[in-house]
Amino acid sequence: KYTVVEPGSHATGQENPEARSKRPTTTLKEFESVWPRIMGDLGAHCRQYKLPKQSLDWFVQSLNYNAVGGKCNRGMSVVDTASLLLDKTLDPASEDYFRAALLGWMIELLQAFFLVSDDIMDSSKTRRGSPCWYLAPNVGMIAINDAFMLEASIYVLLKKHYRQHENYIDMVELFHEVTFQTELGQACDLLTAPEDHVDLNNFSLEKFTFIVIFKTAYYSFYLPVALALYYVGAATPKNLQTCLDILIPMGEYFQAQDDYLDAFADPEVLGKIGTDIQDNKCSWLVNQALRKVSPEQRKLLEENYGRKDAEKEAKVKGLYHDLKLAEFYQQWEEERVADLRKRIDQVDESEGLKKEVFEVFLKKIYKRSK
Ligand code: DMA
Ligand code: MG
Ligand code: MG
Ligand code: MG
Repeated sequence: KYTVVEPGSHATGQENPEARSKRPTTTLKEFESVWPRIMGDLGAHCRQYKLPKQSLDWFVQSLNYNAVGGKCNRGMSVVDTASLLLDKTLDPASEDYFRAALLGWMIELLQAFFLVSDDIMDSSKTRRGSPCWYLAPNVGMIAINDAFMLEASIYVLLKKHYRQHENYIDMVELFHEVTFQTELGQACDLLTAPEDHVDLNNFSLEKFTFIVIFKTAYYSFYLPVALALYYVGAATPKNLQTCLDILIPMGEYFQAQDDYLDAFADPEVLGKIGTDIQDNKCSWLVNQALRKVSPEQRKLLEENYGRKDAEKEAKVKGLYHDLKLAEFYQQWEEERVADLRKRIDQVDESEGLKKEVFEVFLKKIYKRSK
């Protein structure tokens, strides 16, 4: 049994809330410090097949290029959540830290798999300040197979380290289900954004909501906390449901923010160049614009949205500016965050879950610029 500490064995009611809120969160440096060991495991797994050196070197390059270099918010959340639930700081040199961080790195691998594919499908140019993997020298469409290998790595690692854990199969099923949900979201995202014809009537806030919950919220928000609950042995049906009730709306907010940043952020800061307007995406911004346009402005949108043309894209951005969408977004953000805080306040902590898990998560994304 790998359950580290019985959840709820610490009397949460008796703690000093001040002290509790000061528990340090893990740093990117600490989180990245376990990566070489993970690379070692994956390398050893491949060597056992006598994988030719050229292919092994390629896989190592793809792993380092695609899984490392991001903010690792999702991955680090597993460590932070586990540490909060266990009410102890995990020592980065300990086996407990490694095992929690490993689950976090599996989310980063899942994310890498989605991003490599997403950038091909969205015709993106940059990611994390570098060329997208499919545009890196000599990569091209080999990137498709590399994406599959990033995903498959999750299950190699999960089997190696969690085969004996009482929640092993739950974790496998969780990864499978969340992956399918994300792919459904991506399917809807791509199908509402046909390349060859623009039909603004295709967009709606209902479709937007489905897309963002499925393509983003499950894997980015629910998955890290659910994994941490399994890790500490506190994944009761009630706790998992509470996580869904808070983290799905939080993910919805996060993706609306991603859509806002796509048009309004400085690409240098964001690390990626926005593509949503040219890609004809059913984004938060275009849906809000459609609620505000005059008939003439709608015509402008009709004629300039979804075209692979920088001048037309600039016209749409000009319209977003005239409609004061940035200001409207900031106001909307305040409302969503107030609603999330209300939900967090109502969390039932009786089965070992803690409000602070959600507070820490929300704090990381509120008013983010990248
Ligand atoms: C993100 O959608 C969803 C996944 C599953 C990667 P997106 O295309 O808006 O992401 P990004 O803006 O990072 O390309
Ligand atoms: Mg994209
Ligand atoms: Mg996309
Ligand atoms: Mg985006």
